[in-house]
Amino acid sequence: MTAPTPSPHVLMPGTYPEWDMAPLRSQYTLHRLWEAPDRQAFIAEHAPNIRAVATRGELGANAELIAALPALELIACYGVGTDGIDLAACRARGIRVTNTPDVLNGDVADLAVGLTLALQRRIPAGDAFVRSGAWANGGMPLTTRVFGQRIGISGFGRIGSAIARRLSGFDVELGYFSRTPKADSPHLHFASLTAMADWCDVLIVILPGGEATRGIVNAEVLQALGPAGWLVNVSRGTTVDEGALLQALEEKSIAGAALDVFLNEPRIDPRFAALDNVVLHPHHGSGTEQTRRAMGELVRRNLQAHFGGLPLITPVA
Ligand code: 8YV
Repeated sequence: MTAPTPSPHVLMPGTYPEWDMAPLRSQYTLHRLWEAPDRQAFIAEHAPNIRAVATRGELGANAELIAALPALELIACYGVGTDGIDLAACRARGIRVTNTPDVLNGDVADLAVGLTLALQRRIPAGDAFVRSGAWANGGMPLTTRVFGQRIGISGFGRIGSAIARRLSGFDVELGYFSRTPKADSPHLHFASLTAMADWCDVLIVILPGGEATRGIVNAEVLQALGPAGWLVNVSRGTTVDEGALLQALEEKSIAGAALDVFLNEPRIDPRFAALDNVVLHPHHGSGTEQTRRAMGELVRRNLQAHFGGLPLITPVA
């Protein structure tokens, strides 16, 4: 009788929902890094056997972790953003990388529209107004109309296009910022983010994270957006100069911001909580059961493909 093939060893920096953990446990030898009291010792102990890392968008896999895993073949990312993964280090060693694109486009686009409405129509404040009993003393202060505005989408890939499709139903003017115009788009193209910020009433940020976009929404862009301008960020906290944003919000040199992403998540700058002109959301763009089930399935299909010697489903590198 032949000995059973040992299950591949997979390092997990963070957990997945149980509906993913159960099948992963049955197919792989999982190493749960987030439970290790001593990360370095844990990695050193298991590194020789670890062939794959199953990470999440916000956890990534940096060069130090990659270098510590001599047998690493694959990094599977639960999320579309791979800016937390050192792709150069992966390419240098021929380590494959996968992510979970497309299955989360609709959710993130829905949230961008929802945050825009929540911000300008002050929906969270309206809920608090009713709950507090303040309504008995008169009506809620007036808010800001959403339809009829100029909305600029910064980043016009699959999610940015999905945001535009949704907003097209809101009788708004749409513009977008991207390196090159999209030949099939009817919307106004801007090659300059500052120029689009000057044009639009609402600036929605859905650019990829990473060094190329770090702080791209800077003080100049925020000044161009102006005191009647609004910012919605569903991309990465790194795409906005957060110090400049906080100053603009505190000085009301922009009207307000709705943010799903921040620097130093989840321990974000406490200055945000003191502001009345913001809607704050906990990096949950893809955070629906349906989408997270689809993401987990895609991660597991990529792992199975890799260890089965088959083409990867959604390769990045
Ligand atoms: C992740 C994200 O899906 O997809 C991404 O890149 O930023 C998130 O929506 C989520 O953080 C996974 O835990």
